[in-house]
Amino acid sequence: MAENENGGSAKRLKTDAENDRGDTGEPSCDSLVSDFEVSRILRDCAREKNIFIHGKVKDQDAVVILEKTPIRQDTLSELLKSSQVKLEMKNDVYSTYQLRAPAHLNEIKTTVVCPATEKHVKKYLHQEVFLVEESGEDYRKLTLPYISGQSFSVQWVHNILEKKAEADRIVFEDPDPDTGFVLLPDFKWDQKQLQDLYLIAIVHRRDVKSLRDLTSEHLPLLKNIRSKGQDAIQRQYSVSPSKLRVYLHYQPSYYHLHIHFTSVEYDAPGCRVERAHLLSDVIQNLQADSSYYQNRSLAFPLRADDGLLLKFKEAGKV
Ligand code: M7G
Repeated sequence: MAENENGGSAKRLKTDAENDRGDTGEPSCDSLVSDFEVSRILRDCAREKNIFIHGKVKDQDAVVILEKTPIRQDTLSELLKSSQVKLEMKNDVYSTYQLRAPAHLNEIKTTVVCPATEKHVKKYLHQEVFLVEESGEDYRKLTLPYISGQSFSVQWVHNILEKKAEADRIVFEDPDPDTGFVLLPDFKWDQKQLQDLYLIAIVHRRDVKSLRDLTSEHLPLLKNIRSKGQDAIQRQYSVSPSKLRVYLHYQPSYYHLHIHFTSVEYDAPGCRVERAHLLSDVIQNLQADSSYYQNRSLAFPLRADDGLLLKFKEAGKV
């Protein structure tokens, strides 16, 4: 087990067997990977050791994301002892090696989106990025009409709330219809180590799209998520609130309110200042002014081919 910040073992990091079990157990899930035919590379990053590929699975568009997983502390001695070692070079006190690790210590986290829409493909395509400043009026006139017709389906969110998917992954639930939420691992986290801990809290209410909809009416909801989410993570993973970055994205990809809980040490995608809004700041801003997020300008990045960027350009705002 990985060490937590208190030097103890995390209570519930997933074992390989649990991770391998899969969500549905349907055989067709395997063939989503083996039948995938590569058409083009959308993005790859040597530093992050991941690659985003567009292709087809039996005539259906698909996106596959391959990512080398972090090296786990709990398997270190096995890795060093049982790998084949090949010397690459030696010079003075320096030497480099190629380690051929046993298959079970050499996994690649694989995410499949199938069928993938054009919007999914664009989301993962490397693009030039522009920072847009959106006033409250811009939101109502440009963004809201655009996202009402164009945003990603939130079917996967409803499946979680209705226990039709990922029910066995739920870490904590508060069922209250107004202030309740479901907390579960984000699908970006394989739950094998705490360094990249990543959970999401999804609210039961279905009438809050994003940060822009929040008013002081939602303070009990936000405070409840902060305190019960932190408590649940402390209980389950022995990670204390001071080790967590708790935030909302603006713009989000999915317009059903959800809060990100990541390890503060983890440079999670989308945790930069132009997209992440700390939950504790959001709470304080709403306490000071109930209509803070209705009125103030919010900046966010948009990719070159994002239809919303076109709307801002047409309106002379970029
Ligand atoms: P977001 O801010 O709307 O968009 O966050 P982003 O994806 O651009 O960050 C949605 C969060 O939900 C992200 O952190 C996703 O990794 C996560 N997520 C997306 N999907 C489709 C799923 C899913 O099916 N299951 C789980 N557990 N997490 C998901």
